[in-house]
Amino acid sequence: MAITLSESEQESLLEFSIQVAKEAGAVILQGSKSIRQELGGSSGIDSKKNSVDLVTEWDVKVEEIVRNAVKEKYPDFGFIGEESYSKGLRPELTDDPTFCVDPIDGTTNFVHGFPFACISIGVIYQRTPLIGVIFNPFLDQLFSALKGHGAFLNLTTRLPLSPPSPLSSLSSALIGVEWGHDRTKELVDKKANSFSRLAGDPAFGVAGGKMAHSMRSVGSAACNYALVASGGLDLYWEIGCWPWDVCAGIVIAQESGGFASGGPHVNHDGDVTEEILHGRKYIVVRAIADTPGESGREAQKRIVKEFYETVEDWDPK
Ligand code: LIP
Repeated sequence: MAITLSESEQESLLEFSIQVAKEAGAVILQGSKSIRQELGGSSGIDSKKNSVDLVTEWDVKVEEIVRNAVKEKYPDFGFIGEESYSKGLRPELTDDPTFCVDPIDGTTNFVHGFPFACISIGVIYQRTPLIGVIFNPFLDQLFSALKGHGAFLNLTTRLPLSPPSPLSSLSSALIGVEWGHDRTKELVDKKANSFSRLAGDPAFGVAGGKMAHSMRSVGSAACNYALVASGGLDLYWEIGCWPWDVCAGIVIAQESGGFASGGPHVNHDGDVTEEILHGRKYIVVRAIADTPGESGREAQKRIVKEFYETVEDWDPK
């Protein structure tokens, strides 16, 4: 029989996830010190798909810590983790609560000491993200949300950090993008063309250029979602991430009033579906103020439409 969660059980699950994220954060900090003290800084660092898809012993260690804590407290819940998934542990998603965890999102940053790396703990329930906890121990920032209860920074500050403003078009947006791990010519060209159209000046030769205010790459999908939820980024887009990179961020962004969706052919309004979660194409737009004649949600959809008319689309490998 499927497991059902009452409101108070959902709240305890959030508290548990926060507790585990804090414990994991302490280990991430310890790992970061240790990895940077080691000779050449490269011992214990491995690569998965290629030389830029990094994994460290600390990713594995942190996932173990989270998995064991979950096993002890919630033995019947599912568990999808980045590291165990890459080793072939790939449970089917059911209606039961399922943890969806990236032990260190932003591993490259973790290795380099660039302070945007975090633990990302999501809980999927009835096939849609229910809980999101992102903890960046380098900046001591804890983002958390339970569906229907708002999103918070460090437990007490509501997100977004300031009241949402309107967003007239991409030309006034600050956009989060990433280079990702796939560096084949075909994909690097598609990304570069997309970035060029987002940034370029149409009056000076960039056909279809939007001349957005600028673009940022912080190197962690979860941190990008948290930045959109805070209001610092207007939107974030990436093709090629996995559910554990985005699951927690989706809830936090949605609960801050943001609009989280998938690729250009996805058409949805409410909950993020399994198709979006597993679709490996992600877009999220910050909360936008209602204006006369256009609701905030309509504005978010307008921005998504403008965005997808500007960038290229491809299927991740
Ligand atoms: C990374 C993401 C990053 C993205 C990479 C990768 P990891 O996660 O958060 O934004 O560009 O493709 O998925 O590997 O550091 O956990």
